[in-house]
Formats: sequence, structure tokens, C-alpha cells
Amino acid sequence: MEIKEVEIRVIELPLVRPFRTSFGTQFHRELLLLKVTTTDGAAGWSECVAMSEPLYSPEYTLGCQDVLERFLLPRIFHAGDTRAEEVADLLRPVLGHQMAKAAIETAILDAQLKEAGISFGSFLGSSREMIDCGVSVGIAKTIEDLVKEVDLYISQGYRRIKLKIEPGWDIEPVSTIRQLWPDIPLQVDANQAYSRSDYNHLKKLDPFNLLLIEQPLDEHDVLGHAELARVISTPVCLDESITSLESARDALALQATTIINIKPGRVGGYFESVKIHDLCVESDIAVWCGGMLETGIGRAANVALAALPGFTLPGDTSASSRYFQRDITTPFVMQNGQLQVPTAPGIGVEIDHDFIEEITTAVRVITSKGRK
Ligand code: OSB
Ligand code: MG
Repeated sequence: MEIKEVEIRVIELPLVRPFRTSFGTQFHRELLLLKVTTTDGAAGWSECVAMSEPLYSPEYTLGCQDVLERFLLPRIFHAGDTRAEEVADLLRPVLGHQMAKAAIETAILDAQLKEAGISFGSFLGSSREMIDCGVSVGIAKTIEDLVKEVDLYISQGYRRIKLKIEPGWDIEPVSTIRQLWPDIPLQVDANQAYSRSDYNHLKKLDPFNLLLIEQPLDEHDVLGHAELARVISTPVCLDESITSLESARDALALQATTIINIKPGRVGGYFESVKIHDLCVESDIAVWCGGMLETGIGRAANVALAALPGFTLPGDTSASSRYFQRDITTPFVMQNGQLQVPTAPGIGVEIDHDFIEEITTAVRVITSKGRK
């Protein structure tokens, strides 16, 4: 497939409510959209999931734009005829930058699958038509506000609740929600907010029958997670620490994680995600699909991935309305706590070009000759 040009667009979408985590509060979702046009006229889309600031991971929106334009896209153009399967190897000499790499690989894959008339789901090996939805609930101002928000999600049908926690917002919110909903599948996510001196504190979560605790310690502290896992009974699940198949293998070998959250952006794309999924299936480890407050473009591909057989826990794959008043694609609407896996070719959703134009703050078009 010969690529004619790549459009990189910065968009900014307001969130329906601020999303507070241990690393900060998001009011808007600023992200990059990529559109790859082939010489045959096919268009492939993707979103780069990096956030506007490097607080969740080292990548950030405008840094991704820079590395794409300066280092990644020139390698793709230089290679000439390119298939999505070759992108990771072509980009391997450039270190890190998984989210930027995933974005270009995914847009090329979308174009390729659209040309071939194959959906993401069938291409990746999905085994279900519908996937179970969980929802990630930010840190609230008060316990009453938290209860109201959780109540809303449960009434909408979400099948699993994830509470964001941090020191000072952990035992009380978790115990309150558990008392009110004794049977709801419940888990927590600390986004690295604790340290090795907190093992005994985190043990206080043991009585609440949580599915898992996500990324309690620093992303580089894999050994600390293994130590913690021996002290607490809540299963430990790594998010930020898993950036590749190799890191997943190491974390499993160290018993630093007994469940894995796969985010395609964080691990460099959908091919790497499928490899980690397969490793988890072989290792008899539960796996679920994480989220990065994606628009319909990123969500469509995630929903297809989450339909693979090893994804046995509900993902952070929520309905469009959980995030945005208006999505940039046909919205994902939850039915009975589930989302439908798109079946049309490529990512399989209609793109709302007019709305994208309205919320665009910058556009660049890159060709083999550089910036247009
Ligand atoms: O840690 O899982 C996370 C959102 C942005 C960055 C990191 C995380 C999250 C979420 C929300 O928890 C997941 C979603 O609903 O997209
Ligand atoms: Mg997380």
C-alpha cells in the first residue's frame, strides 16, 4: 500500500464532567487524529491516545505530533509500499513513543482493512458480537457526589465499576460503594500514587472483595508490585508498567501482576496487544481492555480488540455518552451493559467530518516531501 499523505489534526473535545485521577484533572480531551490517504484513494483513521500533558505516561499530544512528523512518518514514507504488519519493525530504531507509533500503525491498518473489506474485529480474531462495559469513575469532591455518579452508571447498566483512588481517597470511598452495592464487580486504580511504605495501608482494601487494584506503585517498580502482591489479597493488575510484550512477560514471571490491562496505545498498537492477549491466555491470566478517554475512532478499534476470547473481564470501554456530549463518530450506545462490535470494514464507524472540523485546533499534512 503506497501512502500519499498523512494528515495530523489536533482536536479538543469537552468532557461531560471533569475526570480527576491521582495525576490530575481533565476537563477536555485534547488528542491527535491521524488520517492516512493511500495512492489508491483509501483513507485510514486513528487517534493517538497520548494526553495533553506527560502525567500518565511520558508521551503527550504535541510531543507525539513532533515525533511523528520528525522521525516516524519519514521512515514510513522512505519504506515506500508499506503494510501495517511491517510498521513496528520499520519504527523500531526510534525508541519509546509507543502511542505515536500505535497511531500510525492503526491508521495504516484501517486503510488496509477498508481496501480489503475486512473489519478490525474479524482481522484481530474477535469471538463475540457484544462486549461487556465497565466504567472508570474519577475522584469526586465528596462521598455524596461519588455515590450519585456510581448510582447513575449502575442505573445505565454498567457491569463493572472502577474507582480512581489516591492517598486520602481510598478506604472510605471503597467501603461506602461496597456497602451500597455488595455484589457489583468493583475494582480500583491508583495510577502510581502509592509507594513501598504503603503495603499495610493497601491491605485495608482486602475486605472489600475487589476484582483488582490497578497500578498502585511507580511504573518502574515492578519488584515492589511483586512484594505488594504477596502482602495483600486483592489481585494486582499492572497498567502503566506494561509497555510491550516483553514487559508483560517479565511482570508475569515476577508475579508482579496476575491480571493485565491492555491499552493498544500504551503497548505500541494492536499487533502487540494481540501478542500480549495470547501470552495471557497461554499463562491463564485474565486480561481486559483499558481506555484512554478515546473518541469513537479509538473506541471502535478497542471494542473490536475487547471481543477477543481472552478478554474475560469488562473493559474501560464505556459508551460515548460517558465521555462526550457529542462524539466524532456514530456514537457507541450501550445496550444492557454491552457495546456492539462494529462489523463494517476497518474500524467500522462513520466519521463526523463536520464536527471534527469544528473542534480542530491545528492541522498538518505530511507527504514524502515533508510538511505540505
Ligand atoms: O489509568 O486507566 C487509566 C484515563 C486516562 C488515562 C489513564 C486511565 C484512564 C481511565 C479511564 O481510567 C478509562 C476510560 O474510560 O477510557
Ligand atoms: Mg489505569
